[in-house]
Amino acid sequence: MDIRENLNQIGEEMRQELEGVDGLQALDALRVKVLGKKGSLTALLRGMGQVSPEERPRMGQLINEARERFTALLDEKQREFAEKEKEWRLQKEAIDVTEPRDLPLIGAEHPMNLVLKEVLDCFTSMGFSVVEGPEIELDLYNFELLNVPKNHPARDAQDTFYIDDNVVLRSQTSPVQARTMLTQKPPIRIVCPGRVFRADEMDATHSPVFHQIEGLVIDRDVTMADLKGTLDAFAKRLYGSDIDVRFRPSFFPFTEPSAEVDLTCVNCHGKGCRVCKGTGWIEVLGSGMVNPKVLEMCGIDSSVYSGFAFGIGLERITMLRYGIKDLRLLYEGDLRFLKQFR
Ligand code: 2NM
Repeated sequence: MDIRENLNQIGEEMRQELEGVDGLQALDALRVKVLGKKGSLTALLRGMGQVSPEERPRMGQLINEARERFTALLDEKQREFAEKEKEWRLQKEAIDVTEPRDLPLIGAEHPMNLVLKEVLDCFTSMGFSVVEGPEIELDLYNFELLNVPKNHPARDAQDTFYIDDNVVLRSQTSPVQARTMLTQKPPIRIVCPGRVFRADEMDATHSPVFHQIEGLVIDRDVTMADLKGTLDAFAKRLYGSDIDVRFRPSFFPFTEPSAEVDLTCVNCHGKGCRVCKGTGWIEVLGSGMVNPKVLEMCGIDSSVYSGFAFGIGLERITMLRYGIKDLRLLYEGDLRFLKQFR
């Protein structure tokens, strides 16, 4: 058979098979079948031995031209398939960026934590350090060193949780301050935040577990003016520059003199409303000059040093800060309540 005819036949067969090729794999197989080492075109080239020397260059040229044509055809088909595959993958792997999804749950800081941070910021900026201590205390630190007498009602099991005769759940954070006075020399400037425990029934304003922030300053020449100035700064920092403090005489075993401290009503700013029962003032905390007996029992010379102390209820000041009417909202973990502080 003539080489030209052979070439035509190979070309025709290839074109036909190319029609049936359905992918890159089949295309590769066809390329091998025609152009590979054992391919039909290669076989034709091998058969050149039988061609006469005069005709050989011409035949060689024809075969090479055919090889280029076939290669071009196969390459074009290959590009087609590659393009198709790319489109298929773009479609299959496409991401719908507009599709709605579940948002991650984002928590909110508890309002008491928000207020605690502000209070601690306020006092640390005035030079106070933050000190914590045990929630289970010896009677010695919780009562005895604070000058709470043996027959005082606060010592009654009706008011205080007893672990045994000498061990209680602390009813204030002042035992932390007694411990500090016993171990540190003045000057002392500390605030003691923490959980405290009293045998109360739960209602809108009471809880057997609540939180206090107690402050203590001891130095030479500390007076009630320092106490009032410190609390005035606290009131203005937390509730606004128009809020004033007012002292009313009171009694605590650990302070002498003692004072209840009122703030300008944060609801009506002093005009008089339901929150302040028309007085323009709200009772917020207790304070006083540390009783010299307490200083002496805690190893501090009361002829050289004096000090003031105060106790703030964290729940109370949080409720005032955010207008929360029921204490129990602070403990129940209701997300509808908590989400409002994001
Ligand atoms: C209050 C009111 C008045 C107080 C006293 C002391 C200490 F340790 F110095 F004796 N710490 N805290 C104190 C004084 C606490 O809470 C309403």
